[in-house]
Amino acid sequence: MTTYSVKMRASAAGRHISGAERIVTGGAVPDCVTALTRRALEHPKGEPDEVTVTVRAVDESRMEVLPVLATRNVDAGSPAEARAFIVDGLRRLGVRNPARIWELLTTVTGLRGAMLVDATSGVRLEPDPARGVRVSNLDHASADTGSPGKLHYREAIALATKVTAHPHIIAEVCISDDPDYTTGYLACEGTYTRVPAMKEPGSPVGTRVFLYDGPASEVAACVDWLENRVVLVEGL
Ligand code: PML
Ligand code: MG
Repeated sequence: MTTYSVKMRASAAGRHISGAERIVTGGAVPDCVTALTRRALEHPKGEPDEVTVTVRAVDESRMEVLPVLATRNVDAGSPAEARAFIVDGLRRLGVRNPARIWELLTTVTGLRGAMLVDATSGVRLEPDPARGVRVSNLDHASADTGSPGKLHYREAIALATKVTAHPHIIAEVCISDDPDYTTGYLACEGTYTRVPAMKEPGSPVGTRVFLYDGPASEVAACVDWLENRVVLVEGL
């Protein structure tokens, strides 16, 4: 049976409201289209005036199956404690200026994609810095059986599993751009560490940083892999 990528994006007056994707077999496509459409129409960010759902067959010979990262939780009672944990973790991985990474995380916002940052120089490497790198073409292998409240975690760990599987990416750090969602994470060395209190509740700040440790000549291939390689995440 053919495998399909089903992608949804919704906007209102040209402003992005929500987006999501699934990778499913042919028989599951109709239900999946319904579920994603409903999600677009019921999004807390507002009612869309345009919803686009795209169904596209996937080249299965180029699909990769990856085991999900292990999950760990740390205690962080405030953004200052979260910062200390992230800065320390990045330093341990050999990131030259981890304070600069925290600064990027808490000052750059509103990107559609993520920042790709050189772990040594701290320089941003995305071809279009106004857009960032938009990781796509990934899903969990299993159907979603968790509560809707778990969606942030479920989607984020799939993304972090794909991103940190790239041989030149040593870590990902994320603060949610959802004003009411303050849990973020550090993903590296096979573990996804959830960090509460990454920001003050109500703050619209939020983005992702991928730490790149590889040759400059391979940045374009890395971006292409993140955006286009089809990945299924197994084990959650
Ligand atoms: C978690 O709950 O483990 C963190 C989820 C981060 C969600 C980021 C986003 O808003 O997409
Ligand atoms: Mg978001």
